Amino acid sequence: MLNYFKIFSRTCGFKPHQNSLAQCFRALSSSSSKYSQGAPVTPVPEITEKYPHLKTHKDIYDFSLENPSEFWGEIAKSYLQWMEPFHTVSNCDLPNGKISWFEGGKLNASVNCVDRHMRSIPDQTALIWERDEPGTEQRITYRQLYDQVGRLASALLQHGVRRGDRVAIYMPTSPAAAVAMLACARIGAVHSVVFAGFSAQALASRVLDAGAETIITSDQAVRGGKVIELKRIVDDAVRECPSVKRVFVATRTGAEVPRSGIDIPMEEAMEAAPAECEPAAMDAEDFLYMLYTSGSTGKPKGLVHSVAGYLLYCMFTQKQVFDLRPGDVFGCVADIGWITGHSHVVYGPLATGGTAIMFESTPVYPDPGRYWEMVQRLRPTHFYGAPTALRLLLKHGDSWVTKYDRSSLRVLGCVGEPLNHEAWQWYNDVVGDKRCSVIDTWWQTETGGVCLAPRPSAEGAEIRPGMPMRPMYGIEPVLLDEKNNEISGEDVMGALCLKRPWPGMARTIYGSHQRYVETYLKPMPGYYFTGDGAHRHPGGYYQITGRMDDVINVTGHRLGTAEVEDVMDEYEPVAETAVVGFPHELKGEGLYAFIIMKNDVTVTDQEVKDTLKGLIRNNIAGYAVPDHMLIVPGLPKTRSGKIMRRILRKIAANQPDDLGDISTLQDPSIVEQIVQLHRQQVQ
Ligand code: 7RM
Repeated sequence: MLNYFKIFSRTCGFKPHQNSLAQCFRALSSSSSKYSQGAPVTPVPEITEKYPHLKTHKDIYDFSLENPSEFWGEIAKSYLQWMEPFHTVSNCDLPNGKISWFEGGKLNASVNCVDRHMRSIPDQTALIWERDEPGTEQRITYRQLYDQVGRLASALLQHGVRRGDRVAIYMPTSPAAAVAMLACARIGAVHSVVFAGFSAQALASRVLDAGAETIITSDQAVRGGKVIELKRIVDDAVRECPSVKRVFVATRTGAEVPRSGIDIPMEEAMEAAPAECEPAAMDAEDFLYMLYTSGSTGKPKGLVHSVAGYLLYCMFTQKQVFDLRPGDVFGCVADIGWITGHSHVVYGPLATGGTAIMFESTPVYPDPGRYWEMVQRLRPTHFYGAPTALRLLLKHGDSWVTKYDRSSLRVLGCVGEPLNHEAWQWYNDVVGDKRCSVIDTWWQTETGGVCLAPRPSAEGAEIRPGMPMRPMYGIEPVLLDEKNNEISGEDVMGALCLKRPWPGMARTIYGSHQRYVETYLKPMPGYYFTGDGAHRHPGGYYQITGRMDDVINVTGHRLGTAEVEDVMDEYEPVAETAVVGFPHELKGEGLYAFIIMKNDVTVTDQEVKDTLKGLIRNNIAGYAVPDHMLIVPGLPKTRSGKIMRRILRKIAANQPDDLGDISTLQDPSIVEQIVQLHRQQVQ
């Protein structure tokens, strides 16, 4: 029961360690960058106490691969609170998509995230809600969280929600949303959080696919000072979903919103329900939740995560990758609608008995200083964000950062895309004052938790800019060539695959196990295929080159679009770039670069293009110089900030009339502007 304290008390004596500034390293271009400072490296006492011959990080890593059952078995016993112990650590047949961990074990995720901390640290803040309006944050303790989760879980049961039912959650990033997720977990219902920026159509298709009878929403959402009519959108969606029987409506603004016969006011229902709710004893492999993510086809996939394996991997990475210590305040600014919000706003921080910030706003509201003003006010030890936001803020200048006190920060994380060198340097030098560890984490909705990151590592080991570097314990990355052979050696590129199952991997695609097997396990039999390409640098360090479909072959040379982008992004006047391939008569594929300039630059478009060509020629090769460069006012991005390259590829291929569905874009109107410019300047 006191596992949490066991974990931390054994690490408390660990001495912080300062790394000397080591030699400069450049992965993709020639200008210099510095290593970030070293940081203490969280040890794994659960393993080293039982196997004292394991001394170094490499010893423990090798052990995790060679003895996965011993490794994960010990971690699972120590990290999780079980109602019944498991008898078999791992029982997997990867090629056929049978993944099973901790068979025989029974547990409940809400007990692990709430009850055990409610008993040991009831008055510690569990969640700090950083509301849209700056300076109006609210704190909720483990005791309060326990009360709310119990009440909502009881209310769900009273209103007919049952174990195994799917429940759609369509809410702003808020404690109420975390309570909704944990209340589902408590009664064994499978939650499906749908990002509250998605349209009624997108919500309806996800509710239908999951066969959800219950939706939990809020009256309204507020983001960047704008009100979003969540309840109205839910009503529109419900009209297309005859399966929906009940809609719980939480109060965010208290505004008058449309009502319907199946509404249940959430706070009233909680008030009327008992705070004590017996947690369901879930099998290790029962579904904890599903989460939709886009693939290469149009139809989003509902990836399913398990109770035990997911929670364990999420908790273990939370601690190991971010060097989490008692008293830390984890500031992940992701929305709960994405996997990062699931793993590092809700499940990871709470399972470890930590304190997590829930960020409801945007990076530029009310101004581009928002993140750092929040850091000064809430004093988080960790900041975890997305490269796209960093690039945006970098464009606005340093003073928005430097005018606020950031001395509480110890670790700066990022996730979602490659963090290019310029942004890495800015994050390290300006945001972190060169005294924080910059942790570029690579992972996917499918992996459940971080798989590549500079930490954990040997004590004080170097951190190189622009790459997630090292595999997590139990993760064995390999690179495969076109014939599915493993590529050995260093300074090589290939398809990034993971060679063995790990507890956190998604178990299936809801409603289509066959699609799961075909997407991830069949392309490279015997491996989990990530869909990404990677470069293994000297030292065995991994750098992601981009989605495999972003790898281009120009005159027989393999080229990651991210490589070219990285060089262009180094050029001061450039804010952001996206490079795609297009069919080329002679070269096989040609390169097309879309470029956004910073505000107030004085150089002409022609000068920009000439300089960039020179830079690319010098930093990569002549063949990497784009055939076309188009300066654009913006790029087509999804709401989570990923560039929709399929659209740029169509434009580059001169097929702008056949762009498919662009409704999930943050700003669909940008597409027409790009097409116009393309027609005027390139076509
Ligand atoms: C956590 C998340 C997954 C895809 C993945 C990559 C890209 C994520 C990095 C990255 C380069 C990184 N889940 N990606 N992290 N690329 N460096 N550190 O983002 O399912 O939404 O996306 O994102 O292509 O396959 S996700």
